[in-house]
Amino acid sequence: MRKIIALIITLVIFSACNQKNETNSEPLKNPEKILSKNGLLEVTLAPKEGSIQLAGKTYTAWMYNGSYIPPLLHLIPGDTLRVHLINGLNMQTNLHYHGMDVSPAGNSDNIFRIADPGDTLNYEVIVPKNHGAGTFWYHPHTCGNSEQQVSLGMSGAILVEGLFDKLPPAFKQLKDYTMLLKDIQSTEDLKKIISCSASEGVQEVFKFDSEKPRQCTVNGQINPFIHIQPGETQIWRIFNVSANMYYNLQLEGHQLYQIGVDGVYYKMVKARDSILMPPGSRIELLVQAKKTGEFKLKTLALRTGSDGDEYPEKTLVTMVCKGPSVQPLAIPLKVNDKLIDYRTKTITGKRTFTFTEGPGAFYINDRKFNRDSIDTKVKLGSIEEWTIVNASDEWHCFHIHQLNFQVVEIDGKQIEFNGTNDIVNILPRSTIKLLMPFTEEYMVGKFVYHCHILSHEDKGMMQVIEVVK
Ligand SMILES: [Cu+2]
Repeated sequence: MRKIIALIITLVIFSACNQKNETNSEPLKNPEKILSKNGLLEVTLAPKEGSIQLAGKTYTAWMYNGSYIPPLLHLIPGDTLRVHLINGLNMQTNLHYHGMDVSPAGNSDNIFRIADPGDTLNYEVIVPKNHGAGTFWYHPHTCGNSEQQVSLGMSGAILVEGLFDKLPPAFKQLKDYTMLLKDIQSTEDLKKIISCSASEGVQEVFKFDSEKPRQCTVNGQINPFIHIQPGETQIWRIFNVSANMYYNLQLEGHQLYQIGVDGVYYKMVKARDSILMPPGSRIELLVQAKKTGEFKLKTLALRTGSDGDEYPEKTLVTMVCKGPSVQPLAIPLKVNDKLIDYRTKTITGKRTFTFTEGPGAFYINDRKFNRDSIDTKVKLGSIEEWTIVNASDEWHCFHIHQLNFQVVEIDGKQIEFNGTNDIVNILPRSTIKLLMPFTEEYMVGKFVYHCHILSHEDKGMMQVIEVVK
């Protein structure tokens, strides 16, 4: 009897250890990287349904080239990015180059072009020579099923080189990590819906179920670890590529030195205790380990308004600090001295956009998205002041393609200038003011602005803008 009890205890301890190992035994793996050569980066991206295994469970995913974390596209200003998108899904898809200052026309970042099942779309995106360095990402942008495709895994990182021109030389030697935050549901938790369309007929397809639990992953891994030495500084680039989820990041026992957001390096480094990341946003951080030990990078519990969603606290990555100490680098005060404060410029026009909700529908200025209308027409060279009003009881996040904007006021309070964004969160019953520089020649054409909670975008919270000469 004693032998049996001893065996049971051994088995319980063994399985408990395994459990711990399962969630925290592998190092964080950076995404595979593709570098441009002689000014050209050419890549084929073929989305298709497949599955991945995480902690012994099966997760259905829609993946580019069979990979839940597809390649990071590493570009240099002046490069040409050529993408061959081969649609292996049973629904329409396309690609958007989120945050990039590139043309919305022709076969560039044109979200009005669509690939039917089996079709190939060829993109040629010219990255301007004066393009800013930083973090960007690619994802589908077909109206009506962006949420479905992104939530099932279709997204990848883009990095435009140039950070090290802005930091002291010693920072070039630092280890850097790229982290794609993707939440995924097990196959049994996904909804199966009947979809019917003229081109694809009647079929059953998977859809994310907001009522069911989600597994938070970083680069497709559950709570991997990052090794760091005491005093060591690392560069962390974090991408919230969730369709709908907000993150509020905190690293136990440490401040996060934020050097940039949304593909722009800040004027001044900001030391932060926590950082809110709306869906679609990216941050770049300097992390300096203070002492030996294990420190969790967590997303804190949050609720996106009384009509919004609830997200519990989760551990994303564990930072394991051990080994010999290194002399800590001095964290710089300034990063970017090439930014324009648009408050010093002449404002050429003002507009107001009000975000509202009805049962199952989302509106901007009482209208739902219509791809054939032009809701806003702007002359090239304008710098406009846009007032965004959230007249609902949940959070929304404003995003516009092809340009970054400057947040100048939130509920009447002036915001100190530190750079620009391509996504900004708007709290319920709140009003924000943005300066929108439609000043670069490449912007000419038709593109969109919308809420980057993709379930809201898909249900109408998006409009078309045209920049004309
Ligand atoms: Cu929204």
